[in-house]
Formats: sequence, structure tokens, C-alpha cells
Amino acid sequence: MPVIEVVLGDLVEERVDAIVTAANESLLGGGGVDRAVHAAAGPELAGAGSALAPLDPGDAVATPAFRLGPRIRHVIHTVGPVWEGGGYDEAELLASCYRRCLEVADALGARSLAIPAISTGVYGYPAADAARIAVSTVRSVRTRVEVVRLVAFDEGSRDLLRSELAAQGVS
Ligand code: AR6
Repeated sequence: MPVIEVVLGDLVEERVDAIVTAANESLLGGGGVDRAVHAAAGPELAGAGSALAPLDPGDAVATPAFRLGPRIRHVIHTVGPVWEGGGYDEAELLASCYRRCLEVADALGARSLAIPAISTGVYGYPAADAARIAVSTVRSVRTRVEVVRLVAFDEGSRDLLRSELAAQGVS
């Protein structure tokens, strides 16, 4: 199980081997955190991403990090579920995003990984439920990734993630 750190801030300012972007199936970039990642990585990211598209919800793929390097080496693109009330496998798909991102990071040899609150923006996933899934999934994965930084963009999300760490017995 990797060490889990909860932080408040901008994902693209992280110093980690790989960051995860909350993409859509085209991998061409969009709004929210995906916009910030594409803006920081440069237009090459959309080219590399679209060559691997379409990507199914719950899955993840990696590209180079382009202009985010050498501070960040890889961008892992994952597509979260759109929240449709909870009856459409959203929880399973969200857990799958975290698992697949860790698998891809492990295969790349990444030892540190920063992940935003996938699906909790444009895709509407309730933040408390998403925080529970983020923590429970990351802590249950066997991986050589040593540190996972869960990056919240607002204090409310940060506090939810911290509460989940405490509730799930992760110090
Ligand atoms: N750093 C960290 N977290 C951020 C940042 C940032 N710079 N910017 C936003 N967030 P969202 P989704 C948080 O909407 O719900 C895009 O158009 C934000 O506050 O980025 O998975 C894609 O292309 C929220 O908590 O992703 C897809 O079409 C979290 O990141 C769609 O949106 C996720 O919000 C994906 O929607």
C-alpha cells in the first residue's frame, strides 16, 4: 500500500513522477483540471492523447508530460464516470479509475503519483462519496508506487479526503 498524502493546491505544480488528469474519452483536453494539465504540458499532449483515444470510462493510459518535464515525467489520462444518480455503476467505474491509474503508474516505474478528485467537477460525482472511494481504492492496491498525493482544489474536498484517511485508519 502506498503512503497517501492529502494536499490542497494546483495539480500541475506537483513534483511527482506522474500526474493523473481527469479527461474525457477523446483525450483532447477539456475543462477543469484537464484544461490546466493540457495548458501546462503544451499542445503535444492533445496529439499524444488523441492517438490513444477513445478511452473508456474507468480506464487509464499514459503519455509523456511534455512541457511539464523534467519535473513531471508522465501524464496518466483517466476517464471518470458521469454521475447519473448512482445506479449506473458509477462507484465501480470510479474505483476502476484509481486502480488503473496505479497499475499504469507502476508499469511506468513511477514511484510518486498525484491524483485530482476525479469526476467531482464537471462530471458531478458527490465529493464525499468520491473521497471515500479514492482513499479505499488507493489503500487496497498492491503497487510499487510509494507515494500517492490526493490533490484537492478546494478546502471542502481537502477536508473530506482528510476525514476519510482518519475514518479508514490511515494516518
Ligand atoms: N488542480 C487540482 N484539481 C483541480 C484543478 C487543478 N488545477 N482544476 C480543477 N480541479 P473536473 P471531472 C478539481 O471538472 O469532473 C473536463 O472537461 C475540481 O475542483 O476537472 O472528472 C474533462 O475533459 C474537481 O474537484 O473533472 C472532462 O470532459 C476535480 O478537479 C470532464 O471535465 C475534477 O473536476 C471531466 O470531469
